Amino acid sequence: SPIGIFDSGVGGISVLKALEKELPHENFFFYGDQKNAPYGEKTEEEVRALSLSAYRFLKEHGVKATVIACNTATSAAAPFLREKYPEDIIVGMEPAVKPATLFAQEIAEREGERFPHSEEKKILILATESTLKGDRLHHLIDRLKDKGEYILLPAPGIVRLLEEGKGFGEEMQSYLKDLLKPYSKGSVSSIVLGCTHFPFVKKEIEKALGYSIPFFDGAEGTARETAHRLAEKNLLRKTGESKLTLYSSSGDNRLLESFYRLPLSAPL
Ligand code: DGN
Repeated sequence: SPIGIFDSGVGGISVLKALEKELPHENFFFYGDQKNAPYGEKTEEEVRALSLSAYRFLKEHGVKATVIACNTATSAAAPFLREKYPEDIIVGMEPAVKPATLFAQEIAEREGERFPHSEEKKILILATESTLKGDRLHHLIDRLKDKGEYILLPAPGIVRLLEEGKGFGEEMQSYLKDLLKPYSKGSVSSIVLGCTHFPFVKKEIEKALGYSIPFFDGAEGTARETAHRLAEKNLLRKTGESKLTLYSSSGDNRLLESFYRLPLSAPL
């Protein structure tokens, strides 16, 4: 049986790619809830209800584990789904704040700088409004706060433009330029991509900034966690070809398919 993955739309494809790399023999069933995208501006109750429908849909398709490939849905619905289905393997996203913090510490030490005087400690976290407001991120930051300084910046326009199929043109560039204007070179040490849509626009972000910067996202960590959880229950598939089904709730798979064909690592 396949591993189920869901997101509000194309963003989860960035996580699917990490899963395929980590688990080359598994089958995947991807559900993009594009009929209801974007999730970022919905209430927590709404996101929870949509996540539950997505989850039920995947279960009906016989998945052996589910990856919530969306930071917004993880934040709003992961504890709820785990409580409702305690026997199931449910893996969520975690914004990559910890690796970004370790990285910042490393440069600060290398430069002989001492916290809290160093700009290097500043980390820019981009996500949806609801992820940035959520307890999940705040608990994570609270645990790390004497090690780093975090700037939380909502970037809902990225999701909107990507889902409208306007991810790589003028409109995205002017949105990003405006959004990122305050962050001149040297003002932050790295950017955490706290929404699974964002890894698709790394190149556009660097272009808008006018310099290159390290990015951290949660996809690999989530893929490793999924492998670990499957191994624990002896559910790993160790041989055979991987099969993929892409399914959009909008009835039109084309955007999902075109994002699946896009490269993710796009340096300046
Ligand atoms: N891809 C999602 C996330 O990681 O938060 C949700 C984006 C959205 O639907 N606004």
